[in-house]
Amino acid sequence: MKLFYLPGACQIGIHALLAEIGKPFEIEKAARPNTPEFEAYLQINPKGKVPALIRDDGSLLTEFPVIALYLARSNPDRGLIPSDIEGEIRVLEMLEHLVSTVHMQGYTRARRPEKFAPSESEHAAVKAQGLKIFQAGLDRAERQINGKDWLFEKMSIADFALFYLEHWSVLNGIGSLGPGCQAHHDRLWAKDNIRRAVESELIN
Ligand SMILES: N[C@@H](CCC(=O)N[C@@H](CS)C(=O)NCC(=O)O)C(=O)O
Repeated sequence: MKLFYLPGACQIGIHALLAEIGKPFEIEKAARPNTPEFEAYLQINPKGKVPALIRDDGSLLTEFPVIALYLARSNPDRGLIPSDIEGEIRVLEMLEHLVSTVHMQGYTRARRPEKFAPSESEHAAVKAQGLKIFQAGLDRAERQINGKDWLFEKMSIADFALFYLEHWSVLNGIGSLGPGCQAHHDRLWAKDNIRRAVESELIN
């Protein structure tokens, strides 16, 4: 398997998940729009985004929640998604919310307001709106953790979506983590396999 990445982008959640699962995988740098390498990357992933996973049969898988579900289901011994339907849908509900709303609607507005409003005069308002969505998501995660080690009773794929958002908050000073989220982030970051994987993106 091969994971395409942009250093420090949201695929760090998938990268951490792969490291935690512990089976061999490769990584390769993707390309950003408006660079000479981007055309070649579009041949691999026509969406031009990360994460993108090339599976062992050569097929491409995109979209964070789908890649995470695929990795959980194809490694059932790791118990990263509950096997009962109620447990499964609750984990997916949280995962989807973290990626589609907290990241895409919140963090992206706060960091890249130009994606939502071409006029610079609107950027401050877009950023403020993004920060509000992002912080509300972190606060919701804090309430969900509620003294536990993980979002649910056991570590699940939803924890890896929360991890990249927490990591961005810590690194970039966007939003603030409550004590449960801070401990959740630090618990994953303290794992050598995960820290090495995420840090390797910066030196490859
Ligand atoms: N819906 C996609 C979103 C992926 C996404 O927006 N990834 C960002 C990185 S965090 C990206 O590829 N950005 C590069 C760009 O927009 O040019 C998913 O869930 O995987």
